[in-house]
Amino acid sequence: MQIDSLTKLSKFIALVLRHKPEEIGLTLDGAGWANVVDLLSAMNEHGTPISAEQLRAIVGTDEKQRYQFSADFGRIRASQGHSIEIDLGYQPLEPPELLYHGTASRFVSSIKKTGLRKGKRHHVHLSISQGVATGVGKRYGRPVILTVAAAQMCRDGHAFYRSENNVWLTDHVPVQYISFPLD
Ligand code: HQG
Repeated sequence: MQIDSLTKLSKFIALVLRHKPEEIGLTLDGAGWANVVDLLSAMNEHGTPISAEQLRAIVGTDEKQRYQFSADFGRIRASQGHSIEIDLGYQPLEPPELLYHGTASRFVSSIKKTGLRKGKRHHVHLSISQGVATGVGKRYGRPVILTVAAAQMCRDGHAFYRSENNVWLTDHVPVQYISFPLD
């Protein structure tokens, strides 16, 4: 199988595990887990055939470690990024002093008015490195890196969570905690 096909399969799995399990008749449990055998057969039945080996390759090689298997490899879930109502069960955690959010330049004026909003996802997503944030921001246009005073936010009572794949999550970032470039 070509890398391109694996990438396409990976994107489809992200859609299924984060947003639309019903697209292939799959059910996730309350923490976002799908039974691996059910996922494979649902994908095969819905015209997106995938083998167990290909699924393992996707999970193992994903550059952002987007997916995780349960300890017994019987279940799989996305580590973050969901729009459907599930509870990943992450516990509140003290964040580093600064975190970064990559966005596109066209969103900056709106962010200056309302802070960072989670939109359709469960949380605002923050990165530990400016490099990762740049990649995230590039998806929507010219990237702009915002710096978030995360530890101060936490001290002020805002809860932070860290996903299995090291993405920091919080409900909303009020504008006073954000430094904009060229400010
Ligand atoms: C922007 C990827 C206007 C926000 C990444 C972003 C991440 C506002 C866009 C994960 C705003 C939402 C999530 C406001 C925020 N006004 N625009 N007040 N507040 N925005 O995709 O954080 O590759 O839902 O800056 O790595 O970009 O899918 O969120 O540009 O971890 O695994 O609204 O998705 O992971 O876009 O990305 P998204 P995001 P994967």
